[in-house]
Amino acid sequence: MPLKRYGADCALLVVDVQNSFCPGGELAVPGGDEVAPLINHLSLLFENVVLTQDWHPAGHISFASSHAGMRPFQSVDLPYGPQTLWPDHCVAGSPGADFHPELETAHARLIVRKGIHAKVDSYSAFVEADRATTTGLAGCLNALGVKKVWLAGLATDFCVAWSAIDARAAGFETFVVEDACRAIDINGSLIEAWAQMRQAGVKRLRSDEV
Ligand code: VGL
Ligand code: ZN
Repeated sequence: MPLKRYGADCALLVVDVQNSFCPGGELAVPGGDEVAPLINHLSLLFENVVLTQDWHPAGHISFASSHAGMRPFQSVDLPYGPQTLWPDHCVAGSPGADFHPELETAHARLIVRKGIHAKVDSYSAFVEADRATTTGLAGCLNALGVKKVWLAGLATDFCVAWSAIDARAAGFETFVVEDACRAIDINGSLIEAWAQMRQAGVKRLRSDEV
């Protein structure tokens, strides 16, 4: 194996680069497909590449279609707190849940699926929206000896931000590669997400600084 700049104690976490979040998808993030070539390039630097997939059962609680009279981007109160409602997206096994075809996936050592429980969403790749159920990712990374995590993918202000904040909470030194992410940006969500990431001690950098 060629020498990697980032070895066994580092991981690149590639968040939700899936068809549903790319142009033409059900919950398209502007420019979502543009991150794939950049992430492919970054991946060459890392011994450990982990991919996540948003992976919802049909009728998932985060879908507006599961709540009578509600529309996408409105909010409902659920037992675990407020939940933004989305168009149906990333239904397990559907084409929207597949990785974007331009994303190289062969080198990934681990694929984490999240949002798999019908009644709990999970923006975070680490802990579900009930803030209690774990995906097991922190345990895997710890078992591999990972200490530092770099994040890229979709969407900056939802799954990337929540995953980065939870990576910090799990004790990892955490970096977000800003130009290898794209945002949904509803109701000021992008500015707020960067503020929360900064407060959590997440470091922000560009791909040419990785
Ligand atoms: C995401 C909204 C709903 C994301 C996932 O990947 O950022 N956003 N589900
Ligand atoms: Zn989702």
